[in-house]
Amino acid sequence: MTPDLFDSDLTRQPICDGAVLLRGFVTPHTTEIFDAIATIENVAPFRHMITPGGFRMSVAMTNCGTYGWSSDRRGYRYASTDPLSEKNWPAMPALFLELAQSAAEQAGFVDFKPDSCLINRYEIGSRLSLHQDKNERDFSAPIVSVSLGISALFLFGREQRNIRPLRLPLSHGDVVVWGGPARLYYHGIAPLKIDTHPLTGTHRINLTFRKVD
Ligand code: MD3
Ligand code: FE
Repeated sequence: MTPDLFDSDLTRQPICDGAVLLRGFVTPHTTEIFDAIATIENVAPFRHMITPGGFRMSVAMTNCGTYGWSSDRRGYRYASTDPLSEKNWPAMPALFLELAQSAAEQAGFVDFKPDSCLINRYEIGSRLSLHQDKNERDFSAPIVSVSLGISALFLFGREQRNIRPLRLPLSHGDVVVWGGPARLYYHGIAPLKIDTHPLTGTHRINLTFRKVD
């Protein structure tokens, strides 16, 4: 989307084999992204899902695209309809698709066709414990994640959940492309510290683009 910016590798930082950080990649588009999220949440509001173990997630979630991720007492799944409305999830905005594809391309994934975008909303104290993303059919496709609003400490446990994870601060506008061996690494978000951002107040929003089917 802004190719000349990436002729230098200054903003393209390798994290590990398969994972690339694109600092500030979506910063020029944040107003349009927030407009799109407002439209999505009018139809499919953020909600705190229940884990199969019976816990209410501290992160509120919604989705757009052909498939949306959800959790309840029966398990985790992707489905084409929102369990709250029993209607299809809102369509993925063209801008989202373009940004996700161009980010993937910057990391060397040429034909990324995400059919799902999970939108996570964190408040102060919200966290996401270490987990793997393995409900998708095809692990050869990367996951593209977009961070907006207040910063978070991303935890990166690699192949194991029981070793001390690496820490990576993620800020407003940052994009990370997770592919190759990194695609199945354990990861999470440390409890959000008190902070405010001019566009989101005390919230952090994360978009994850996936190829589910
Ligand atoms: C590394 N979300 O939704 S995004 C998730 O910030 C999730 O909301 C976090 O983990 C968030 O599942 C982290 C970065 C991310 C997403 C998926 C990954 C990193 C990943 C999948 C495999 C490896
Ligand atoms: Fe994840």
